[in-house]
Order: sequence, then C-alpha cells, then structure tokens
Amino acid sequence: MKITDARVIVCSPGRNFVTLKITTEDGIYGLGDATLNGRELAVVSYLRDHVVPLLIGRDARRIEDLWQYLYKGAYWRRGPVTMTAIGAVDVALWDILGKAANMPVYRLLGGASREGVLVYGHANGTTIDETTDAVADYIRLGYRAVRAQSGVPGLTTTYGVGRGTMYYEPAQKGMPEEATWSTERYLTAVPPLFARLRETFGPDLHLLHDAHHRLTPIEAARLGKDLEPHRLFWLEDVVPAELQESFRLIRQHTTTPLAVGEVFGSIHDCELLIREHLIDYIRATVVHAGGLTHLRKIANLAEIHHVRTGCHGATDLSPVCMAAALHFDLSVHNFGIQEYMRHTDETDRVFPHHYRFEDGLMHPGEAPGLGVDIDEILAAKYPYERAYLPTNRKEDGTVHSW
Ligand code: CS2
Ligand code: MG
Repeated sequence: MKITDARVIVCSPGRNFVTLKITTEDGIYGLGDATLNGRELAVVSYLRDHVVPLLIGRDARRIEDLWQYLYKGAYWRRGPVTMTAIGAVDVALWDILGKAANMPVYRLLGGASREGVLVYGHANGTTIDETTDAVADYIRLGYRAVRAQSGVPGLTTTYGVGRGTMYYEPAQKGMPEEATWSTERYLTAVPPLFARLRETFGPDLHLLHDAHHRLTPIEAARLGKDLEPHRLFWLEDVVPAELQESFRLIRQHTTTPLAVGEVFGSIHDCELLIREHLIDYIRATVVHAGGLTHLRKIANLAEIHHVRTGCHGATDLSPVCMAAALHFDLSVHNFGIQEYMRHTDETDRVFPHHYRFEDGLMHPGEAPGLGVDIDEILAAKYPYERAYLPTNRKEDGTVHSW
C-alpha cells in the first residue's frame, strides 16, 4: 500500500488548524492533526519541506517503522514541532489502516475497554457566582466532570476565563496579548471557589482545576493542601514541568491528585514523573506526543505505575485529534478522563465527524478509520491568519509562565 501523495492543509474556521492528508495508491487517505497553537507554520514547513518527500513511495502499513524512521532519522530529536509533525503522520497512517481493514481504529488498538469515554468541560466566570452558574450549565448539558476557572480579584484577566462560556480560545490574531499575574492573589482566590462549588453541587461531581504552569513547587504544595477538603478530581499543571523532580516536594505535602503533560512531546518528558508516582494523570495527547503509536507507549508505562491517562483536548486540538484521542481513550486500559472543549460550528462543518457526546460520555463511532474528514473546499474559505497565545508578566513586570 504505497503512499502516493501527502498534503498539508492550513485553514482557520474560527481558529488556525493544520491537517496532514496522506493518500495511498489505492485511493485511501488518512488525516492527522498537526496544529501547534501559536507556532502553526513551523510544523507546516517541517512537514512540507522535510517530511513529505520522505513519505512518497513508502508502505503506509509500516506505521511503527515509519515512526522510528522519522524520529531517529531526523537526528535532532524531540521538541513540539518535530513530535507534532511525527504525530500527524502517525495518526494519518492509523486512519488509513482502519479504512483498509474496514474497522474503527479503536478495534485495531485492541477493542473497547469501556462503553464510553468520560469527558470534562470547561466552566468559567469572572466571579465565583458566575463560575458556579457556568458549572450548573455544564451539569445541565450532562457533564459528569467540570473544570472550573474563575477570575482573580485584582487581576483584569487570568487563564481560562473569558471569551465566551462554551468555547475558550486563548490565541488571538495580531500581536500577543500581555496579561498581568499575581500568584498571591491567585492562591487566595482558588480555595473559596472550590468550597462554594463543592457546597453547591455535592460530593459526586468531578471538579478539576488548571493552574497552568504558574506556581513554584512549595506554592503548588500549599494550593494542593488548601484544596484537599474539596476533593478535586485533579489539579493540573501546577508547576512548569521541565524539572520533573520538582513534583517530589509537592507530593510530600498534598493528596490532591496531580495532572500534567499537555505540553509533553515524548515519554522522556514524563518518565521520572510516572516511574516515581509523582503524578496521577498524564495529559500527553495524540497531536503533540508523537501520535497514537507513541502515546500508547506512554500509557503502557503509566499503567505499571498506577498513573491514568487524561488527554489534552482544547479547542486548538482539531476534531481530527479529538477523534483519534477518543479511539485511544475507548481502548486504553488505564484511562482516566478526556478533556472535551467543544469546537465552533464552523470548525465542525470543516471537519465532519462521527464522534458523539451523550450523558457525560463520548464515543468515536464505528466508521472505518478515525471517523473524521476534512471538507477542503469549505476549509479554503477560512484562510490562515497568524495568531499568538497570550504572554504573562507579574505585577512588577517580570515575565511569567502564561
Ligand atoms: C489548557 C489549554 O486545555 C487546557 O488544559 O491548558 O487551553 C491550553 O492553554 C491551550 O491548549 C494552549 O494552546
Ligand atoms: Mg491545561
């Protein structure tokens, strides 16, 4: 089954997406998400100028071999651009294999391990009252798990708040927005939010929160301890995770479950975290961690160490990624939860798909392959426009993680 064509499709139905489309001599094609929010064109060039010429003529069924060839053959290993490009090729090949076998990809991965995939949505508000109302809206939609992000008194903006309720897209066209941050104000604001949410919604609703890489280990330990009475499902990205060892300090002080990894590109970014049980959920995702082939290896390591999956699923991960993630989630044994930030209607029209949400769970559907497509004619009506994620500075002007 030789690859005869591979094209990179860039479009912007509501936000920028990069999609790789690989076609074989049999006319079967597969799709892979190659979107890297705020740095999309770097992956476009990596694929178009360096990877696509290597794909033509190769056997589309040799998925593992091609993964290793692209990973080891680049010499310069790892990094978000490389791993996103390899991930797009990998997912497109799994899509092709499923279509050739006339099977949904989850069956190729070992079949279903559960009836449906538990997902969480994103409730946000500028005040605790608004956020509480937003959580109630998500419960009414059927969600069993809700991430809550609320404004911080004294700060004009903060991560995860604003730009609508059902849809949160942080990237904006034009130059990067510059936000102002105060860890002290944030650490004061979060515990009362979850005290209110737990008091309002009772013990059964899964509540999650994303600290978005902004704390030091001891600050993260304090927040985790302060949140223990409210029994979160997880506290996410408490510290920038380049230094995996920093989680040892956090772990000593709190039993609040920890999730990390949406920015990870390979098993090497999380091997110590998993091996030393420093986290409870690994957030690595199909699009940025080398595709299904590599994500399975991360999940297998995690399974041995009691760590569950919690794949990233924000709006900047396209419906192609969401479809692939749901096939993975349905099959992987140590599944935890899947993030499901809904896309806009215009995005969904460009990427028709079979996955469905019902009663707090999702299912990838039974269509052969991933069960997602791209309407290239419609996509062409939404041209790319450079957009940036916000940047962040402390109140004294020091640059800080956004
Ligand atoms: C966030 C994302 O979904 C999450 O947990 O961390 O919204 C993240 O900010 C974006 O994916 C960045 O592009
Ligand atoms: Mg996050």
